[in-house]
Amino acid sequence: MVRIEKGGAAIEVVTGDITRLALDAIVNAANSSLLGGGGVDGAIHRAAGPELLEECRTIGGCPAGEARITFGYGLPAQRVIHTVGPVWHGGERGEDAVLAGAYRACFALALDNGLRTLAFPAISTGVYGFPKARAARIAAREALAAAAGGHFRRIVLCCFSEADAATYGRALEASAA
Ligand code: AR6
Repeated sequence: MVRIEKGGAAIEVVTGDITRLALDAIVNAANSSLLGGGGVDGAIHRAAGPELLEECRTIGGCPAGEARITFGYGLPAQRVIHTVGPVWHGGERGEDAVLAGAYRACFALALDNGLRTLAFPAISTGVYGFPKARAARIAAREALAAAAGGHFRRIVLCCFSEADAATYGRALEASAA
């Protein structure tokens, strides 16, 4: 596990199932319908229960690079921040900026809602095909920038495999150096 201190926050890279984390909020890597899907989105909806989908239906979707907040229902996390990462099309279609925007939108919602501990999955690196090392550099940079604001206590980059955690851990150490 890599752990960096910044702005009074611990930024950590962990391996595990994000649905198990008892934090103020977990982030969902959703699609723009916000009506569920596979991957981490499916896992979060299964663990939260059907009330999450009911609340998501009232939101009316979310464009890529933005975020929306709901309650956590059956999850140990209080809230879910749903964001939509970019689909990878080769890197020349603004994918980096949209991914950075997704992280920033999540931090902004957390700040607005007084949430100080939150976890992110490796947004866009599954079905959406974003190269992992490149996504990890963006995640690390945005986490460090958010931590520097002084509001957060714990920012977790929650990877689903040891290999992904190694990639995100290296990116965090390199960005913090
Ligand atoms: N905890 C943490 N990480 C997880 C979990 C989990 N329980 N399950 C999967 N991952 P993906 P995307 C990791 O495909 O690329 C959905 O269908 C996974 O190993 O979930 O942003 C949505 O509805 C990978 O590293 O999200 C969208 O249609 C990371 O989460 C689309 O997929 C992200 O993979 C979004 O694609």
